Amino acid sequence: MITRRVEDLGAFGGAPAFAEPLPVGQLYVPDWDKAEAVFREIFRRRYFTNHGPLVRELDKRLAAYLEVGHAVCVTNGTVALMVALKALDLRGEVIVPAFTFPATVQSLTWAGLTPVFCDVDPATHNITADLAGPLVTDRTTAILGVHVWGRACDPDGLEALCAKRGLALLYDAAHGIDCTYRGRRIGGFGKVETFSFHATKVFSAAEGGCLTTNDDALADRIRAVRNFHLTEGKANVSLRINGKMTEAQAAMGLLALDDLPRNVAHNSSIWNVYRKRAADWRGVRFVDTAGGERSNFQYAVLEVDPANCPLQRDTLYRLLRTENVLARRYFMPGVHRTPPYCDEFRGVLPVTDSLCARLLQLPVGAAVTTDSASTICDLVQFYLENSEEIIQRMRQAGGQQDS
Ligand code: T4K
Repeated sequence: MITRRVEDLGAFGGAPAFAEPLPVGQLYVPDWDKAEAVFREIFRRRYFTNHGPLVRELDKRLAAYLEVGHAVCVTNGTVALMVALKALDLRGEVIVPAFTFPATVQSLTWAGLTPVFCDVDPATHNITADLAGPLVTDRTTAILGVHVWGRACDPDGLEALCAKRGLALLYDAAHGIDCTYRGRRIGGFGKVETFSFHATKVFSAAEGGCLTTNDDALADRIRAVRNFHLTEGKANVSLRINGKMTEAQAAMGLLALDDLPRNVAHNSSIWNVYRKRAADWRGVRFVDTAGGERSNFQYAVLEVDPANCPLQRDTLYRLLRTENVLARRYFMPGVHRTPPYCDEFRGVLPVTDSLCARLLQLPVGAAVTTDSASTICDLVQFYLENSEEIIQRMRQAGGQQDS
């Protein structure tokens, strides 16, 4: 437990609790000797991209790991979405959450599709068949679900809805590697799922992504769209792109796959520190992103109830940042409130708006230890126990508590 006084907090000129910034994100670094060996081989071969041996190996190993027919690696998670939409040859409207990273929705716009925003369930933060059903019209062509925080997005309900209404179902599984639904790994749901291997993700290729499907014909189309000319993928598709993963990315990915169980176990220990300590915080709920399933524990999410917590979410966020704890407020402000969508959007998404105002993500990942997680918890507890004095000092310093 910290023994500091309020005036010693980073916010009031004291030294930050952490000398180095602690970000939200895995930021995995592979073993140096192993990385050197694999990069020496790339340089020896002088084969850097265009479906090289490491990309092909990663495709194969990911398909086996995710227990799915095909895994097709690409440049990043955003390109994975764009390739998926073109490979499915979708037109018209697609139902999608606004409570997601902008890339989910922007990929629809890039593919010439119209996003129709769906609100989310307050417990899981995901869209459901009950919420999406009333939005289906004769212009709807697909539903793009997102497994937010790695928690599966109503696969049974959405599968049934899409089958009944003749819609394609695809998933943005950017957060979902190593997570399950009813014991089945994310990767095999819907027609196609897309993953992100960004440096901040638990499985990192620095940048990277992949598409997974059990449909052989769709996999051929995906491989065709991924490559801008005809050397790979003979399927007849309307538009292609350069979505190729490089050998350097695949090398990182293969090392990350070997280390994935260890990284998940590490995240789990940190996540559990937060979970246990948050149980004592007034007006703060630790969101159970695992939901009783296997999880990668990549996101530690707090929900701050403005009516019961002595400090506002944004005040906690700012206080933590002055201690070098780079907490995040995903997915504020909600994609419906950002260009190019905000001018046209006329609906209401009360749960999305509420989550955007209440959620706070704490650091998890390779740079975080259980000791640093405990110190972060000490800080939050200290803030809550000394909230009145903190608010008073902030007012004196000319700032108000954030609304
Ligand atoms: N769908 C969903 C649901 C997604 O969440 C995402 C991406 C996508 C699709 C698209 O996938 P990609 O095209 O990105 O593969 C981060 C990531 O950039 C983004 O990949 C991720 N979702 C999102 C949830 O988080 P930012 O802009 O909030 O964080 P960023 O990149 O600024 O980094 C976070 C912290 O990590 C910062 O404090 C800086 C630090 N950092 C970051 C990098 C990249 C480092 O210290 N070292 C680094 O190399 O988006």
